[in-house]
Amino acid sequence: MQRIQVIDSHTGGEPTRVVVGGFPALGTGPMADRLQHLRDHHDAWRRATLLEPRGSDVLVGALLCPPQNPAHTAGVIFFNNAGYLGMCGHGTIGLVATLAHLGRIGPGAHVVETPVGPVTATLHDDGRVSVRNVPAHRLAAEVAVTLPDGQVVTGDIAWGGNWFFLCADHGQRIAPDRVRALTDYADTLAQALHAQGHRGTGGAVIDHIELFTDADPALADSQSFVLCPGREYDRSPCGTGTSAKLACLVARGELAPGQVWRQASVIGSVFEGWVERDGEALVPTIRGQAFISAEATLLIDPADPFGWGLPG
Ligand code: PYC
Repeated sequence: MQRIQVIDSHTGGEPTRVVVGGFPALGTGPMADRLQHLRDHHDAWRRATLLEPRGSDVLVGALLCPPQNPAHTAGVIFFNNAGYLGMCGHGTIGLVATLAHLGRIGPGAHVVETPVGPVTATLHDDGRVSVRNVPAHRLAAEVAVTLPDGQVVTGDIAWGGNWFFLCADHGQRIAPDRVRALTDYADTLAQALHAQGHRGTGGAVIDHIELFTDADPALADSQSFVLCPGREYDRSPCGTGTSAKLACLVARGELAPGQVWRQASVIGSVFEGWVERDGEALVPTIRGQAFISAEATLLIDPADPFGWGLPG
């Protein structure tokens, strides 16, 4: 019997399953190398941990790793139903809440190594977590994409730890009762974006779509629907997506360094975010809160024909 120890939490409704034990050893190198090793040699463990019959498409996994630099608090590799993520804002908040729940950390600043670079997560006394993310930037502005029905939408391409296409002129109503329609729309947009040759730096696939709308000012400055790779939407406002949004706002002169932006998700959960300049770099910080929802040991029975997941 294989055993995987996990702790589940959710950040603004978006789940994070932190793997605290049971995965194969990945060595002591940078997180990007360990991610590649996990993907190339042990991807079955991702599938068994997240997908049916043990999990569901909505789960985001966070493999807790020993950091490369012993002065840092932890290393982490994020993954989802479709593959691996460079960084994950809601997942980092979930990881910090998990480490606090385990009694391994207390309030204060903690450096977490991710595959795209170190981030600093500060656990506050009230349980909220601020994540000072990797630098964000807007790569391209007002990129036009033609959908199969002829609709032309424009949006920005930006990096916030993952690649995003951020669009406001979609004409869709953003509300929780429309997540199926929004998923189909954003997925069609993602495919059109790709087919029309739009990429991130180095040819990277732009695998997250953000549809924005005005928010109730009592709730937030903006509300969004975020589609992640794997066709699942982010129940949280998406930490890396909010980082990308902040970079676009600054590039447009609509947000000043230090000014707080409140981003709401489609279900109404809110992250606060702001940016600071560090030389040429624009560094976003995202603040939110995670709640622990389960402690569990996953079992993989060698006699179970679906122990490592369903076919397909
Ligand atoms: O919070 O950055 C995030 C995120 C990425 C994918 C799902 N959540």
